[in-house]
Amino acid sequence: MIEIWGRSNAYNVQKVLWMLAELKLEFVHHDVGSNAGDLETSKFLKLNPHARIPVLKHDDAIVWESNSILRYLAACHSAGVLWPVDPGARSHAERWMDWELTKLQPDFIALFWGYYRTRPEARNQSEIESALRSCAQHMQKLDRQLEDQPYVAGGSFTMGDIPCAVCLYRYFEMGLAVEEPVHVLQWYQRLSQRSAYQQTIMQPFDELKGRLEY
Ligand SMILES: N[C@@H](CCC(=O)N[C@@H](CS)C(=O)NCC(=O)O)C(=O)O
Repeated sequence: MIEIWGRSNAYNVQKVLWMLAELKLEFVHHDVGSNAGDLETSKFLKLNPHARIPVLKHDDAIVWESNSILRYLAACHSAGVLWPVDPGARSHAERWMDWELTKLQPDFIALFWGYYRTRPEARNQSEIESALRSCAQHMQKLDRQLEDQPYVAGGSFTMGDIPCAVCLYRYFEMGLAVEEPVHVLQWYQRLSQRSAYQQTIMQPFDELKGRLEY
């Protein structure tokens, strides 16, 4: 049995929900992170000592860190498709996953929290502009990667696309004027045709507007 902990509107939880939908796996969903203190209980800290979502439990295995969960699920359930078996081929997906965690995500979160989740009167305009510039540079890098191939790791959709594309819906829809590099846009349009992306990522997020609580 698969169990997932984490509210479904959280960026890192969405990656895992998208993967589960791609794999058409059944799971039990614990909607934690929605209330103050949810992640500080001794029960939850036994699952993830860092008090963060998402967490996955699959039989006896407990996995935290969203991209590690993606690797785990893809290796268990999609070897040769979402999880390339050849280490060299797999490294193309993995390097973009690591890049997302260390580069794209911090700047996108700064932008989304600084602009969308902060009430207009409390926003720091120069921080927003700085995050916007950084995100535009990241999108240009993705654009170059996608110039000659439809997906980040090559000719087919892999686990590598999930972390890099989880932000796109909010990036394009949060109400800021952002650049739309042509290959990123084409990739986004391809992903938008996947029912798993529609069900998990292309979902209303206005409950987060002006809300910093979680
Ligand atoms: N690097 C971690 C980050 C985990 C993280 O910061 N998760 C956020 C949600 S995206 C969280 O737990 N926030 C507390 C909450 O939502 O209550 C991962 O990728 O899983």
